[in-house]
Amino acid sequence: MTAITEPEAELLAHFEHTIDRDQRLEPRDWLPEGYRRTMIRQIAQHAHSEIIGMQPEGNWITRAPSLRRKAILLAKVQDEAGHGLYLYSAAETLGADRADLTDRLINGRQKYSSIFNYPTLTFADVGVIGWLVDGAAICNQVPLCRSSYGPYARAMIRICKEESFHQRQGFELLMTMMRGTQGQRDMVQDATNRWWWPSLMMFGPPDAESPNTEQSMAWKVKRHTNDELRQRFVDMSVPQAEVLGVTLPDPKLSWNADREHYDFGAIDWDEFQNVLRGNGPCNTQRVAQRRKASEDGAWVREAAAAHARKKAQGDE
Ligand code: BYC
Repeated sequence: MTAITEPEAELLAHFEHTIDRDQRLEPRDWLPEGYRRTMIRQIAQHAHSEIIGMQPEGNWITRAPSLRRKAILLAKVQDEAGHGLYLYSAAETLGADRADLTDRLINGRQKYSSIFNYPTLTFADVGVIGWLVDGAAICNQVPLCRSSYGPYARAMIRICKEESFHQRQGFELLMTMMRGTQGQRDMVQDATNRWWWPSLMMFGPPDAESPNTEQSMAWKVKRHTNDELRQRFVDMSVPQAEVLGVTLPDPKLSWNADREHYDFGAIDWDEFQNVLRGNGPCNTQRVAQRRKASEDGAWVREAAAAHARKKAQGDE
């Protein structure tokens, strides 16, 4: 029976049954429009985050303090480009057009993660991004390996493996700096102070103010709420900070024996909303750089398309 002749109720029942059984939805399957829209929104924003996320660290490639650190950083930033590509491809399986997604990014019609609108002021920021930003990303993305949309879930498996590697290289860089001079230790502490709160914001608004969570949980797109994952991240970061010997910049951070979790201070949600509105410290420069890359690359895309056309004609 084809999707055209089967009544919609039956298709919907099949869709829901697939989700109930924890099976994956695939590009060939009939999908409700809302689910398709949600998946394109989340996957596109995720892809944009990976691509924009190349900029803050890319800023340090030419100034890395040794060849080894330069090679590691270069490989990491390149991995992020790869993550963007897997994700744009996953969005294409839902019918999204790659050029249109880029257009939406550079015209501010689609979001990317708030975290990448903060500057990287010293080389310690590279380590702290690996430790906290990649750490938060892993916390958020490991459950997405079980997301209900097959191409997204499978892309996430590889992405998470690479992110784990990134997180460890960040931590190793910070450990090295902490064993160095007082000046280096101060740099690590300063970077930790600047990235801690924005990292907590990566998980999205509090559950009570998250318009998409309920539906995305019902569809098993998301497996945990924003607040659940944020708590998990705080709980795993506190002992890591102790091992490093840095102080997390939150005087309210304390173990709550009843909850068996760390309590933490209030997040500045006005700052988060302000960054989302485009007013963070680096929003303008991040989008401008992406726009320039797109314009500078236009001739390459045109040449590749012309080559493909010619080749197709020749093959006829
Ligand atoms: N920044 O209803 P909610 C990475 C938006 S890549 C900006 O909770 P949802 C990495 C949200 O989109 C990091 N916007 O939404 C890369 C929604 O707006 P719209 C990216 C945010 O989708 C390179 C509105 O706020 N990771 O880690 O249920 C190097 C309401 O939110 C943010 C992903 O994309 C934010 N922080 O949950 C290193 C992971 N938070 O669309 C690392 C996949 C929320 O209604 N995405 N918004 O206009 C997700 O897991 C979910 O989409 C989110 C948000 C948890 C982010």
